Amino acid sequence: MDNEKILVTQPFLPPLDEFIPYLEKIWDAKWLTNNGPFHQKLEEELSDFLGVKHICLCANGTLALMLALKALDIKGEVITTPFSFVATSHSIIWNNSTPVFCDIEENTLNIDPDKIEELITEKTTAILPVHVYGHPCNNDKIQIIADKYNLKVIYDAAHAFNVKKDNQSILNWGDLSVLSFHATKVFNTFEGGAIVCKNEDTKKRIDSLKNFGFVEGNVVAPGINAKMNEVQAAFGLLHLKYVFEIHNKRKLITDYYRENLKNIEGISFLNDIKNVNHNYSYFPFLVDKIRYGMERDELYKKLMENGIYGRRYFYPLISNISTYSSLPSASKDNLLVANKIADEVICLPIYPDLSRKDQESIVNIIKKYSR
Ligand code: T4K
Repeated sequence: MDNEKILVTQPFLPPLDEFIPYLEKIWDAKWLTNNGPFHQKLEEELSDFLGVKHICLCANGTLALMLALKALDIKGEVITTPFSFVATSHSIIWNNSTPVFCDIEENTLNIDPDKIEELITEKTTAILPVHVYGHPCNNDKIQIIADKYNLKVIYDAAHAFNVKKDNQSILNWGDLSVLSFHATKVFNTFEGGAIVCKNEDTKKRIDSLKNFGFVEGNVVAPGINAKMNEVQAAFGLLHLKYVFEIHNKRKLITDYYRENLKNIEGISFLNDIKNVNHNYSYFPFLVDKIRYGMERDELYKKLMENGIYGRRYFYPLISNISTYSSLPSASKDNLLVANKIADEVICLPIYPDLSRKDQESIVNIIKKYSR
C-alpha cells in the first residue's frame, strides 16, 4: 500500500504483543470456534458495556442482518432506506423478500418516518431503518407506525456501536438491532457482527440459526453458519479496552473538522444531537455545487490528486444500482432527498491515528477550492 495516501479509515490495532497472550490461550485450549470461552466472554462484556440485555455474536454484519430477518420470519415487503451500504438491501433479497425504498430526512439522513406509512401494503412485514453514520433514527415515530400496522422493526445499527440517547443504548430500540465489527468500524474484530435482542428465547433462536439450526445436538431449523471464531472474539476483548481512547481521538478530529469547515460557503455537515452520545464513526459532509463553486465529484477528485482518499458513502444510492433500479419504489421521484444527498456527500478520513497535520491538509484543500 502507498504510504502517502490518506485513506478514509484505518483499522484500530492494539500493540501486537498485547494480543499474543490471547493467542497462546487459544493454542493451549485448542478450542477455535463454536461458542468457545472468548466468544462467551465477549458476549458477556459487550452486553454490559453497551447496556443491552442479550447479544449474539456473528461472523460479520451482513450475515447478522440476514439472520435477524430470518429469526423474525420476515417475508413479503420490507421498508428500508436506499441511503446505506448495499448489505442492508441485500439481506432482504437473501431472505426472499422485497426491499421497498423510503426517502430520507435532510437533517439526519435517516429514513423519513413521515413517508413510511404511504409505502405500507398488505405484504409489508417489517421496517429496516439504518442509523446512518451512527446518527439515531426517529425511533418514536417509527415504532408508532410499526405498532399500528403490526410490523417488526430491525435496526441496521452497523454504524451505531455504543451510541446512546438519554443515556440509554439505542441498540435496545425496535425488535432487533444489528451491529458490524468490520475492520473499518469503530469497534472491530477484523470481520464480525452481532444481533442485539431483548429476551432469552430470541437469543436461543438466533444462536441456533447461526449454528446450522442445532439445538442440543438436533437440527431443528434450516440454519446457517454465521459463527464468530475465537481469534475474532479474543481480538474484540482486547479492543474493548481501548474504546474510550479511540472515542476521544475521533471526537477531537470531528471537532477540528467542524470548527474549520463551518465557515466555508456551500459546505455543510451533521452536528451533534442534544442528549445523544455519538460515536464519531464517520465524518460526512455535503457539497452544494452552486454555493461552493464546484461539484462534489470534482472536489472528490481534487482531494484524491492530493493523496486524500475520502469516500462517497453512500453513492450510488442502493436504489440506483441495477439489482434494485427496476423496483417501483426505486423511482427517483420518490427518493428526491436521498438522490440529492448521494450526489453531494463525501466522507472524510477519520481514524484514531490520523495526524493533525493530515487533518490540516484535508481542510486546506477544501478551503482552497471554495469560491
Ligand atoms: N450495514 C451497513 C450500514 C454497513 O455500512 C455495513 C458495512 C454493513 C451493513 C455490513 O456489515 P459487514 O458485513 O461489512 O460487517 C466498507 C466495509 O467493507 C463495510 O463493512 C462497510 N459497511 C462499508 C461502509 O465500508 P468498502 O467497500 O468501502 O471497504 P474497503 O475495503 O474499500 O475499505 C475502506 C477503506 O478502509 C479503504 O480506504 C482502506 C481501509 N482499510 C480497509 C480494510 C478492510 C484498511 O486500511 N484496512 C482494512 O483491513 O466497504
